[in-house]
Amino acid sequence: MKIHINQLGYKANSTPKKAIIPQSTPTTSPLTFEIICTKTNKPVFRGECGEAIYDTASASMVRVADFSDFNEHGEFFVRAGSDTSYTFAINDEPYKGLRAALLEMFNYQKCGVAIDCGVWSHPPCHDSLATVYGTDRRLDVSGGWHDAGDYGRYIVPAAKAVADLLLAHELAPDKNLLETVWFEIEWFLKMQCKKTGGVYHKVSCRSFNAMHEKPHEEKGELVISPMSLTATANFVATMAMAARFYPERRERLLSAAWRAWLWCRENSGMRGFVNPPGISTGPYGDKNPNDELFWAACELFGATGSEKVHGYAKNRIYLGLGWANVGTYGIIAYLRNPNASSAIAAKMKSRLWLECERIMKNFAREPYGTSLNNFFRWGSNLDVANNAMHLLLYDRLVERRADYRNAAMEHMHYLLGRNPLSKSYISGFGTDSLQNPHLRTTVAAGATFPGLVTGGPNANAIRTNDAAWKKHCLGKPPSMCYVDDSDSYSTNEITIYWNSPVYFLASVLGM
Ligand code: 9MR
Ligand code: 9MR
Ligand code: ZN
Repeated sequence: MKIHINQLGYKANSTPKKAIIPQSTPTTSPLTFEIICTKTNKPVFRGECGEAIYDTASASMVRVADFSDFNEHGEFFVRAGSDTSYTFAINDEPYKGLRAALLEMFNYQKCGVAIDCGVWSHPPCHDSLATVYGTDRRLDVSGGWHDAGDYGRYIVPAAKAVADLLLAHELAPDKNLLETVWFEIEWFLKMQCKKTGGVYHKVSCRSFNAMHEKPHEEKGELVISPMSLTATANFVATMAMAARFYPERRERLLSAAWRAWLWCRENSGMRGFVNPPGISTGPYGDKNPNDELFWAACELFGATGSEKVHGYAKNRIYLGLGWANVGTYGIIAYLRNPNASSAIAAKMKSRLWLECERIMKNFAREPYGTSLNNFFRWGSNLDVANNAMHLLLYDRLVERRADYRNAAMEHMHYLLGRNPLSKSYISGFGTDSLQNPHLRTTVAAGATFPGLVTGGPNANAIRTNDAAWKKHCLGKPPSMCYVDDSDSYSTNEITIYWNSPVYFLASVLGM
């Protein structure tokens, strides 16, 4: 059997360093392990395995091999009995290129412009005017990033992607970041209705196109779906947040944010978005707009200091870093604000702390370094990354916590191959890394570029028509419901908002 390890490796002097050894037979399985140097094929470290524990997510017994004390530079693998791991490195830069590749992904996802990048090159795509649903009005909403494996462009999830990238830049600046993100913000501005200030939910063709089509080959009519409260509130938040990163464009961003905010006030009773008849691309429906409004109010209050907006921020606290639950972004905006009420800020800190403690409690029970409490849904890697991101935000913005930082790093080790499938969920990084994402540009090119984060194990796909999932995952334990097959859209798609939190982690962890 395979011993599971981060396939890139570990920084020298970093702790912890752990491999996971699945136990075929708990009683006779090896109790000791060795670290073998690949150059000499000789053991350079010996340790005792931890006691056999049951991992519910993979429905198997495992032992932890802890070699945190081993700091020699070189290339190694773990051996226990007749089992071995993939090789890994210990040195000062085991993650070289990772952070840049995670960001470069956003350039590959660019819409409306020519991409000049080897086999993934294509002429400008989706650059015709788009029709406003149910009218014959046509607008220029070109630009922005393709959301995922499909070529739709959706405001709601894009707001999360932008927020993650900007927060990463705030805590760990990157000279390429602001220019990369501005491309998306310009598109956001185009998606605002000039007349009303509301923001259109998305622009896409009426349905998903075939997998083999390059971006410019999707020729269906572009349709702009109706405005929604969640999209408009997320727009307020994102533009208000962006105002502090792009001071020279502050006025434009804030006036767009204010107009959208007024639209939200006037349309606060609006129902959650559902695809209108004839449109079947990603819905990103979310019936509860309160957390989006909370985030919007927190950002707008932060950017303007307006007491009028402050009232909405103070009402109730929300949590979340997902595309549907965005409360934590609001908390972060509030906590960094010198005009904030200290009583409310204290409440928010303790709410965030409770969330971190919940994550840590699950983490303590999950040997692979996750904190999902057995809940592997569509995009489980997002939940993995978001949990780690919560821990790092708390560590950086509230109170230094070495245990939270270590736990966040353990989540990265999981993503980079220390998981029950020994799969690195980031393309191009690790011996057995993601090869066949559900992504039209790479399927059409017949090759996958590095730095893509896949959705990961999904135990809840039974009601989808993902045939690859049925073939390979049905009946498997939760953390093993994954297949590296480009047909498996419910386990192996990629999205901008799955890359963004992992980029945040790689940046803030200094990887
Ligand atoms: O490619 C589509 C992907 O982006 C979506 O996440 C997924 C679920 O909505 O749908 C994919 O498209 C598939 C469609 O739903 C069913 N027919 C096959 C399509 C391509 O695999
Ligand atoms: O990421 C989304 C996930 O949380 C949902 O469970 C899933 C089904 O509705 O849809 C995912 O979003 C997809 C979107 O609808 C279309 N583009 C690809 C997205 C990732 O699969
Ligand atoms: Zn495009």
